[in-house]
Amino acid sequence: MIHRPLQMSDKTDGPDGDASILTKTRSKTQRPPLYKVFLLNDDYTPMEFVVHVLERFFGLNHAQAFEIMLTVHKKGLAVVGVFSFEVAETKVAQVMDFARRHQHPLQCTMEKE
Ligand code: TYC
Repeated sequence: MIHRPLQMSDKTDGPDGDASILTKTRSKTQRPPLYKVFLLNDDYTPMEFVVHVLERFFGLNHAQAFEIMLTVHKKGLAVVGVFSFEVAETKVAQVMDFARRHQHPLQCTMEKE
């Protein structure tokens, strides 16, 4: 068998070189924290208003919205979505503002997952 001197182009590592650096970089990657958004039950907000809120601000279809509304009604609260801090904060503010404008006591809160 005929040998030739090793060439740099013989390396099996990726185009940027050192595989150990790629591994370290990946292990340090952290996902941003997520926040659960809750809807709370009360005795006064109409069921149809809650269904409308879930459709309007959380992109649920009517059947999904009705099901979650019933869960809140029966259990006292339910998670209606999980979002980044900024999106969760916006959803809570939108729901609270919409409920206040319609003079309903509906409460929406968020909590770090
Ligand atoms: N309990 C309310 C009623 O009987 C309905 C309701 C459901 C209110 C969910 C708030 O987040 C809520 N009219």
